Amino acid sequence: MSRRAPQEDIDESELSVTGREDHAAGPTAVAVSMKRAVEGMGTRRTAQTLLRLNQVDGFDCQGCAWPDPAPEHRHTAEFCENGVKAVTDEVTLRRVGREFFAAHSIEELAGRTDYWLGQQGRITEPMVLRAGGTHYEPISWDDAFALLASHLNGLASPDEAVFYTSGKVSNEAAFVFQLFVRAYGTNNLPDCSNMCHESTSVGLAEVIGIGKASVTLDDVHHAELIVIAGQNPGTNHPRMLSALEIAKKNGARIIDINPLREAGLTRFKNPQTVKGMAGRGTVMADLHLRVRINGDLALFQAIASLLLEWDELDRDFIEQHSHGFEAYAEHLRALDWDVVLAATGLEREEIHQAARMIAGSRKTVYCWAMGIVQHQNGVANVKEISNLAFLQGNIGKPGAGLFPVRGHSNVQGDRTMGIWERPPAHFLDALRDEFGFEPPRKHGYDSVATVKAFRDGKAKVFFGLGGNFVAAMSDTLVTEDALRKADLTVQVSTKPNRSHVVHGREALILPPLGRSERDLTGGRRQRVTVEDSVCSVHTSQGPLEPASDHLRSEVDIVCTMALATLGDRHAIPWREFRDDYGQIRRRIGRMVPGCAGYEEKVDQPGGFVLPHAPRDSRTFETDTGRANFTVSPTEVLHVPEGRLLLQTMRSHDQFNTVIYGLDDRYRGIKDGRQVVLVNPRDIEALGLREGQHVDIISEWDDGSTRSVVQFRVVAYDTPRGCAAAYYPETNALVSLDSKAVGSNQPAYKSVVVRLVPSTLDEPARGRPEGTVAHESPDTPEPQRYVAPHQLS
Ligand SMILES: Nc1nc2c(c(=O)[nH]1)N[C@H]1C(S)=C(S)[C@@H](COP(=O)(O)OP(=O)(O)OC[C@H]3O[C@@H](n4cnc5c(=O)[nH]c(N)nc54)[C@H](O)[C@@H]3O)O[C@H]1N2
Ligand SMILES: Nc1nc2c(c(=O)[nH]1)N[C@H]1C(S)=C(S)[C@@H](COP(=O)(O)OP(=O)(O)OC[C@H]3O[C@@H](n4cnc5c(=O)[nH]c(N)nc54)[C@H](O)[C@@H]3O)O[C@H]1N2
Ligand code: SF4
Ligand SMILES: [Mo]
Repeated sequence: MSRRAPQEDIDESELSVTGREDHAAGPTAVAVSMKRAVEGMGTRRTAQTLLRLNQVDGFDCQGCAWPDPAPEHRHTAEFCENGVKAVTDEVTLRRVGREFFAAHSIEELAGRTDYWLGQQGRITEPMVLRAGGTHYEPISWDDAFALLASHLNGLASPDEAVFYTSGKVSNEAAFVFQLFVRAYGTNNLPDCSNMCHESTSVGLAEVIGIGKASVTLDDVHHAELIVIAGQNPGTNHPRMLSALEIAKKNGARIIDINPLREAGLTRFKNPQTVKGMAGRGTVMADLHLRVRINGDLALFQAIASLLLEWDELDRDFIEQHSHGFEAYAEHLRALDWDVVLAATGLEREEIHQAARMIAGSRKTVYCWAMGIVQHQNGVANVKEISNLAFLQGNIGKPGAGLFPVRGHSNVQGDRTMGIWERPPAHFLDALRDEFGFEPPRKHGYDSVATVKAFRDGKAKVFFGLGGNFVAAMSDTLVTEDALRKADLTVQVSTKPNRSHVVHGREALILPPLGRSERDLTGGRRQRVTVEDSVCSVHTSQGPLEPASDHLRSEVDIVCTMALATLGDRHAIPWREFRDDYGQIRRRIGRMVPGCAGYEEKVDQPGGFVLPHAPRDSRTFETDTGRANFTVSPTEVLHVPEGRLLLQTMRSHDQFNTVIYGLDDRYRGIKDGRQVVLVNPRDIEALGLREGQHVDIISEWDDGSTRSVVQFRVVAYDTPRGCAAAYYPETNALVSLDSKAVGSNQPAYKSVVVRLVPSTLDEPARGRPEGTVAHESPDTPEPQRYVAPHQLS
């Protein structure tokens, strides 16, 4: 199995390439899951933990935001390989305490990959880095809060502080966090959503009035057709395959739109069934459209133009519920098929085939994820999928709808609770009425603006409630340099990561309880709530003994920080909130839209589903009061001669910046991560060789270039002109200014690059001269990023 001892870092020279698999899950997945679990947690804890995972009285999986089946339909083993890895990562028996930090200087830790850092285990006590210090040292919780409060209270303006959230945070912690931040005086609440489904939130809000999925799990089960665009569920939302299998049994067909033929959408061997474990499994996609990167918008328009031509429209829906159809139809009638074929790289007949399948379905669910949104035209992509759904009235009826599949397990809930740098006025009004203070109205920084604010000296304190901001963001060198300018960086983290070693003048690490752990804050057994991808809210209660006696819950950390910083400046009962999360839920029930009776409703087995006007009643709270058709220009992303379009994606052995292992099993890449997948004919045309090491160079309109070094060329079945590599190793290639129009989301999936034979035959020794990010965007000097493990 592809696992290295915890003290070893990645050695890219061990990388091997075996080729793609044609199915997901099955016996291998079960074996890998159990091996990882037992290795990481021990036998007893494995059983204790997994039997409570995703159960009604158990805890919510830390992995993705895929919904749970109705309570009566849950299996004893209601989890996937990814879920087991996510849980194991938290429940690991390894510990990182004061001895660890005394033994390793920051400089040394900075020379490690996120893989190595994460392998070291759970952080057991608060740590501080003093100004000018070389090592993190222990600090008491009281002193940590005092230090933090003195920084926050010493700023010239609350807008000089930034409060980031990653999407694992519970609803209760998220609610008190945004309350604290606004009571303190700013809306600087960026979150991982800014890098994730922000284009969805913006696009859907404009066209249907709400930025969330309009389906239930039951709709997926009963759809006639499921279109899955830019998503790799076999790796990133594995239990989705079980839902798709149910749909297929009920007669559904599936169209997969993806430059890569991912194993999970090829064939699924369901570990819950004999056929899945012993047989060939279930065929997933009936049609795979191997679209060029960023060809989706043109593809959706082409399909729509055929539906229009064939008059396969839901005229009633269009007349009664939509707005803007004529302008859209006019655009479709004028569609230039030469542009469509160039943008999509598909044959006309393939597009016709997809259109016929869509025309033949009375109930279609449209699913999408990062392959659609992480582009400069990400918002337009989302609106274009919506157009297609509106044409046939595929919203607000059983078995049909729009389904953006979310990433982090509670990223959607965090937004519902008010984690948003651009909060709507009605939310702030409700906050004012409930808590009796005037919240700030000025919009805050999103993730990209946060980096710029630190870069430009406008922000001074960074507080991260979970996540790994430095590694997740685009433009690694720029982001790192920006955060290093901070006066104070604070990370609430379960495990070590890059954001601890790229720090401000002073830095704090505050270790929280994990979701799997028993929370006895305030002397009572606390529980929290989360919301999944289909707006279903339910409780989560960890069963396990905490990793250390010094851990505090995230609610506790936030409320204590609020007390230390604000004292009794506002009439907000921080102590009551901290000691009884039910008090927080009562307030959520009083002021968060759709949450009336929250505390009682989450007591129902399986919880409750938040209201969603388009889903529930085909009503649309948009500017026109209807579902809005929109017109976006049909464009081809121009890639100059000799360049490729690169997407940055996840392997099968990571959760975002947390690298679990080095085995991207479904794609046949093992024991290394510095690979670039290229079409064999492009390899030849570019004068390269398979297995050769190249530097990847991105080129930008302002003349600047960025590069990462020593990636191995792997021949792979990706469309001509397209390439793929893993995130976060390639984030240094993505300019901070390359982002989606309208949502400001980094365009991680359409990077124009050039591959050149590697300038380093031997692994790099030290970050070479001139590779540090340049402070001014006006001096486009080449930036070269050398990964930590290539430095030693
Ligand atoms: N195991 C595991 N699970 C996860 C995560 C994880 O890292 N590991 N991360 C979680 C998070 S936060 C998120 S947001 C989700 C992400 O889930 P996904 O969105 O599935 O993740 P990605 O790997 O980024 O890649 C998406 C897919 O988009 C395709 N793609 C790339 N560019 C294009 C394009 O232009 N058009 C089309 N049609 N397809 C394209 C890629 O080939 C890939 O198959 O997963 C969540 N679940
Ligand atoms: N190039 C490229 N970049 C991307 C993407 C891409 O597809 N390509 N995807 C983007 C997307 S979709 C996302 S969502 C972001 C992810 O960005 P983030 O959410 O910021 O990153 P994660 O890697 O999920 O965060 C991992 C860290 O969270 C901490 N952690 C884990 N569990 C807990 C917990 O229970 N509590 C607390 N407090 N901390 C915990 C651990 O210390 C761990 O190191 O990355 C984005 N960046
Ligand atoms: S599908 Fe997602 S939520 Fe379900 S067990 Fe797997 S990782 Fe966890
Ligand atoms: Mo995400």
